[in-house]
Amino acid sequence: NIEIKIDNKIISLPQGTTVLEGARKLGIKIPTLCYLKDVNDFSGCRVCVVEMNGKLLRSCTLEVEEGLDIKTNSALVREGRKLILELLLSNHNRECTTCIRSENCELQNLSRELNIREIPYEGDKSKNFYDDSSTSIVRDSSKCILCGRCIETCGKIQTVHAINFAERGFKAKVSPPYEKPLKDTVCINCGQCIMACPVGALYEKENIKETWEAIADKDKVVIVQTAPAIRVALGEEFKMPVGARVTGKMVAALKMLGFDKVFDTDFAADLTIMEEGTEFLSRLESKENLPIFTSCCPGWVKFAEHNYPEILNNLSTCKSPSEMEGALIKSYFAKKMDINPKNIVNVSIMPCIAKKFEGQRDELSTDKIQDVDIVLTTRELASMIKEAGIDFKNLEDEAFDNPFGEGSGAAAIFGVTGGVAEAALRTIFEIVSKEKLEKLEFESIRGLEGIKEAEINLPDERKIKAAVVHGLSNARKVVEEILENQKHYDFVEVMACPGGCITGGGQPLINPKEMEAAKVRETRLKGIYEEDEALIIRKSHENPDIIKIYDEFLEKPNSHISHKYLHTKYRP
Ligand code: HC0
Ligand code: SF4
Ligand code: SF4
Repeated sequence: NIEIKIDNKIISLPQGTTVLEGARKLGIKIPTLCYLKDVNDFSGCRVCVVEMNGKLLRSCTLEVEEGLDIKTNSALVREGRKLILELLLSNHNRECTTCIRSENCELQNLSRELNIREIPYEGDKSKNFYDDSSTSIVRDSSKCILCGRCIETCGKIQTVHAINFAERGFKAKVSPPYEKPLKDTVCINCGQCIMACPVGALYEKENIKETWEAIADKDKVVIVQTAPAIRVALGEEFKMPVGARVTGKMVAALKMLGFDKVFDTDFAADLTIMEEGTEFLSRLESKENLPIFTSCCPGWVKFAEHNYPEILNNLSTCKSPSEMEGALIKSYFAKKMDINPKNIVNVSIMPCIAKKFEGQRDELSTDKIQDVDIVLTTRELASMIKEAGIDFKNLEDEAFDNPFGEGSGAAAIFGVTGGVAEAALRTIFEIVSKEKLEKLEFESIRGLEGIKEAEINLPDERKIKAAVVHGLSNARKVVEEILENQKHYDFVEVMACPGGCITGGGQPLINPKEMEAAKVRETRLKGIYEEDEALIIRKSHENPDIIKIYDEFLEKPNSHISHKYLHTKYRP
């Protein structure tokens, strides 16, 4: 260990530690904008400067050395940081009142902390651009501070490399290659770049206005469904604890907003297990197109299309649960209620930005009618609830509407990495063995490890080997191991976002530094498993509404009619 002094406090640190990390250990706050532990070490913003022997040095790259004597709050440091921030702000579009990140912006917070009152310089704003070509993401360069956090997240965590730095000096910007519009790139719309952005330079394409218009239209029946991961995150937008389960309040709020029916995507998650489980068993029988890959994450589907077209036949043909539910609302439900499907507007509330892209894919329509019309994120729903002046925290719980109001515990866990595989294994085992599964929890595929495995023995001696991956760098690794015959699996669950949908690109924005400290992933994950444990029915095939819809409409899993509404095909 090496002993150094920071603000007259002595600390002993292992070699290779940076002064920034050392100061944090001592509880001394050094501001940062670009630095993101293990993701971004590009050290561009310089606001983390500290003083050593009368010189200003960046603490994020300064490694400890014997005898270092550091000052983090001297006049030189304070003035240096202020100057750096003033220069940054001189180029920045400072219309905070209308900025989507107002009150949740690291730049705004830092300006306040450093007591910046005016900007003495006039920056060059002539090179700014605005790209709203994508169905999912808006890029506003007037807000960008060139920290590079989005670039590193897209490159390192997702291995997508849709964006990078272009040009130098005053002309520097973040851009896709050849300045293409984002929609024409390999971007898979996961929105993890939005989660990494400290300011309002990246955000979701909002669909709030058209939702209000649909609700106001007397000729439209507006039906909403909510994804499994919303209910453990929405409360955070209303200052409730991280991971709090707000299912009943969420339903109450949606009814107050004026939706005609409030359904649960969890119902269709159970349906997905029936369809995908049956599809898997028939592939196991025929030994074709194995391993089966889950297809419910639209970020993953697009990643496979761009990077591994040779595995598209291995993707399950199941539509995602939200799309299945959309298709059933416009067929089974419309018929039952005698509504013209053309007058139905299906809105889905998702933790996900990629679902906005998924919603408009041709592959996810039936008889040329889109299954889902509008996708809103958790953040957009929170924004509508706030706009309507609803006192969310104090709402009385209400229940989902029928017939798509009940999901099992197996469906609830779809929202977290490992959930789809666990739900599938619960059902596959019981259907094949005709025995009761003694322990429903598949511990080896729970938790936040990037690549997880589970094995289950069927009574006829067959073994099923499942892999679970989240974060596309992990998916890339596993797909390549499979293609090179280094690994053998039968079933592979892939979620593009690290952690799964609980930390999808549409969830409440938490500054990544606080995210780690508050254990946001872990806490939302716990909330999801609690939702499962709180339910009496915890297996998809035991959900009475699922049994009913097969009786009344779908006949049996993978039937002709199921194929018409619930399945699709992604082609190279
Ligand atoms: Fe997910 Fe889903 S689990 S993708 O992450 O399968 O968005 O929460 O809604 O559709 O159910 C997202 C979450 C869903 C779908 C479900 C699946
Ligand atoms: Fe990259 Fe995902 Fe952002 Fe697209 S949405 S630029 S893939 S991080
Ligand atoms: Fe969307 Fe979930 Fe996939 Fe992320 S993991 S892209 S939130 S479906």
